Amino acid sequence: MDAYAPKRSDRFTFGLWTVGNPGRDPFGAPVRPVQEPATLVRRLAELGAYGVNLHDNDLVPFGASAAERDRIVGEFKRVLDDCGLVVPMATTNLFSHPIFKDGAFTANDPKVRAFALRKTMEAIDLGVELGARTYVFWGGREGSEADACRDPRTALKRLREAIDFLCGYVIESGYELRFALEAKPNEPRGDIYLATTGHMLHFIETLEHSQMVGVNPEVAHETMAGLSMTHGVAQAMEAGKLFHIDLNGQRIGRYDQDLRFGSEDLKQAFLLVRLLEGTGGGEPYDGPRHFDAHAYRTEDMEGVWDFAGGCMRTYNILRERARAFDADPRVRELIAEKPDALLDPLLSGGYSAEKAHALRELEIDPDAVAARGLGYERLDQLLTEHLLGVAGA
Ligand SMILES: [Mn+2]
Repeated sequence: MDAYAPKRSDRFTFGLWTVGNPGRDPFGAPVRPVQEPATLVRRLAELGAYGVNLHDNDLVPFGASAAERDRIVGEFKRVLDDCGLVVPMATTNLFSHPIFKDGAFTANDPKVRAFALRKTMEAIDLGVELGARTYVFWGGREGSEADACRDPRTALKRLREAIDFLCGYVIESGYELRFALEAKPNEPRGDIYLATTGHMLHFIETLEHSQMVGVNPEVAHETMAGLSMTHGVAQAMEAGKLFHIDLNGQRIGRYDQDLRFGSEDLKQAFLLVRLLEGTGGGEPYDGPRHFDAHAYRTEDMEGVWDFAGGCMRTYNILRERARAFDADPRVRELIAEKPDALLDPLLSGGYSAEKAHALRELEIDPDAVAARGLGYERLDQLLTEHLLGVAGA
């Protein structure tokens, strides 16, 4: 029995576009044949995945007739039922068609913005029909190279109007659907508006229906910006806004690599899994663990399934390592919070004149406090040894 083999209860999901990625890049043609969605779903089910996510056009070709759409969706639903897979998340492709070359919701041409809203309403209907409860917005083209083309404040106002409108559509339709906004600093645009999860978290608070909008942070996107994915996700969790997550691998300073989860920066991957699973304390994340990644361009279809299995297996290994790390008495001792009956009440519960007075009267010797070593070298070495599987040795 393989303790790390993925199970339905792990709630691992993949986008159709991930395992279906044919390996095209800006410098070369596809290296793998395009796969039928049904084939991808069947193989993912065999591997132990829980669900699949999709853009509207991953399933229904752009410009398909209503009859064609209904036939494709009907067949897809039968395959899902057969395999026991669900569609927890759906999204709209607002970046491939040339009409979106100047953006979708932020484009200067109102015809483009109207087309984007209409396409998204149809894609929301499709997602809901397939059972999706989360709807992701990744504004891949919502940015610029010739930045003088519009005031960035205008772009933000247009984005807000679009999301407010679509929230209204969801509410009016009686759908049980939440939105998750996904940030990325650049690529395909020179600069994309709302570059990081932190930018998104503020923007959400300016929306008319902010309670139904959260974030979908992606490892690669936060890492491209040179930021800590774990800190961004923690901020979202603390705000009750982690509605979805995109797991993959990425090195700082590179193009958007979308590598197998855990294939780069294992330490960050460990800290992220530890946070999501709550092994160090705090509420765990309870949504699907979605991999937004694809196999190396060197791979054939067998390599694609090695990639998908690897994402899930690495997650499960890291979860077990995180549990062992947080159960280690040496770790617990090093990070234990030491209650202080005098100071704790002064440092929580807000301002009062009495507290301000008491703080002024405190005797604190800064040099004595500063002279104490904190043991973080030992802590981080323990983390490293847990990660390498030799912590007990
Ligand atoms: Mn990516």
